[in-house]
Amino acid sequence: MKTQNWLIKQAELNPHRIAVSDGQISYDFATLLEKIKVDASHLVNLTAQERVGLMTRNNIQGYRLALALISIGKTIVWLNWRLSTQELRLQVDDSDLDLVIVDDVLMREDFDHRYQSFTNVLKRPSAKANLIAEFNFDKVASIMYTSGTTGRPKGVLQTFGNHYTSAIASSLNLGLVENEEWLCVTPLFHISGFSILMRGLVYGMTVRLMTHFEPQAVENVLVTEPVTIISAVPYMLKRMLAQRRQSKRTYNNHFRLILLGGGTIDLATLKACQNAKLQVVQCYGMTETCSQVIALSAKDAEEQIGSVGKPLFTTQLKIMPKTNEIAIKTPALTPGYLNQPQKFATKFKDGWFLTGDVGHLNEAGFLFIAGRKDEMIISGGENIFPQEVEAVLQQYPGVEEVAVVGKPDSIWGQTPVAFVVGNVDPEGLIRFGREQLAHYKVPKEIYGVKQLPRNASGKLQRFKLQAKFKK
Ligand code: S0N
Ligand code: MG
Ligand code: MG
Repeated sequence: MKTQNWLIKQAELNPHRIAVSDGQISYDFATLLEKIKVDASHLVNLTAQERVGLMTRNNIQGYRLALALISIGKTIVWLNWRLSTQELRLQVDDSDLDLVIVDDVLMREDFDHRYQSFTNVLKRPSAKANLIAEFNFDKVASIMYTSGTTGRPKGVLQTFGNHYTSAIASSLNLGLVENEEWLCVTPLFHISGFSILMRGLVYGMTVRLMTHFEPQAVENVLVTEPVTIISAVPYMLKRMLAQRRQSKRTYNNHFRLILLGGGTIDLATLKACQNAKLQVVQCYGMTETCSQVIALSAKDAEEQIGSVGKPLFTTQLKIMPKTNEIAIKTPALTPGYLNQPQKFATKFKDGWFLTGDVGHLNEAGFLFIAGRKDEMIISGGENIFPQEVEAVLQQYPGVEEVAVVGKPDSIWGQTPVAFVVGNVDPEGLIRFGREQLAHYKVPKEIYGVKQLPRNASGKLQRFKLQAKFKK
């Protein structure tokens, strides 16, 4: 299936609607198209590779470059700027990139020649670029990396078809109002953020970009601008709620709802939102499904508090017998992991995609998430695999054995902590971790222990360490 290039289409359908704004600069769709043609003219001869890396804060120039890349037929490889240079290298190598375009403020001294700043790229001589007329649904628009238990990052392929069905399914559930305006403060390098950009193109909707999450600044936008929806992770919601309690300000009259995903939330926070008349719509999705595939509807949100909802129109859901693992079928599902077809194949059972999350349905068919099948930690909406962190910490002198688990944390949801056997200086170990890993992955606490719990065959029993933190 093919459709007209969504940007060109919106410039025809809604030329005067605001496509994007950062609060200072805003472009309507007609102007945006002209800007994208300019950006494309700088990009078009930069590399013959189809895949191009992009590392940016949520700003207009990054947004423009993302659109320019897909409009000249490139695939965006989104890079998480919180990762260490070493972690980024694994992804850049796996994608075989010869060009990564980097927001000037995110350039680092230890980046190699493949990384080019926005300024450098946009200084390149321009050449006439023909924007692609159509988006082919089978074409990979974007790639986002996720970690896993094996340590090797997996590049999740996201096609135009995936993005399209995801956007449509979301609007069938949440509805679409005139002058919809979605605040995008979740990072563009996550599907929680990039999906907003894609919905903007499919709906002809305004995307309001914010470079970073700061509760007071977010509140200010929600109070003073006609934003209708914001996507948030639990960490953000809690801080927004605390901010609102303190300021006693109410959001603008058009504000509709907070779409909440990216981790579990406590009932007390949800109830506090109800009391504060803040509409929270919980949802469930992942990079592999191009964002939410299961979501509450606004009308059910109050009665089914704590549930992540029902499968969206295009999603089928099954709870696997015995394991209670959540399995799905959806046209928003990735066609695979880059270079790792075998790994992708292990994710299926009888045609159902296994999410790694465990849950149950109540009598009315609403899904409740119980936890993870593996021991993945979620801190502030970022996934952390203990094995990946352990593999790094293991290299530190004096570490004989190490186990990483998630400790419940009132701010981040969970935070990684490490149990270490050996003669180790904890501060040195943390410093070492911070050089090699994104800082959110580095254990906040180090506990020295004589030995780690293992079963008869020597397998590490992280759950026994985890149990120490159960209340
Ligand atoms: C929570 C965020 C905003 C925190 O970042 P903040 O406050 O900007 O931090 P900084 O000022 O940069 O740094 C301060 C210190 O905090 C550390 N730090 C940063 N982030 C974390 C973290 N997550 N955990 C622990 N520590 C963190 C920094 O390292 C720094 O410390 P030092 O100085 O020591 O370095 C930020 O983390 C954030 O943006 N999180 C959200 C990420 C996200 O969006 N996740 C969702 C991923 N899931 C999906 O995309 C699928 C679900 C989905 O699509 C969805 C999700 C939500 C809503 C809707 C949907 C949908 O379906 O549409
Ligand atoms: Mg900050
Ligand atoms: Mg560092």
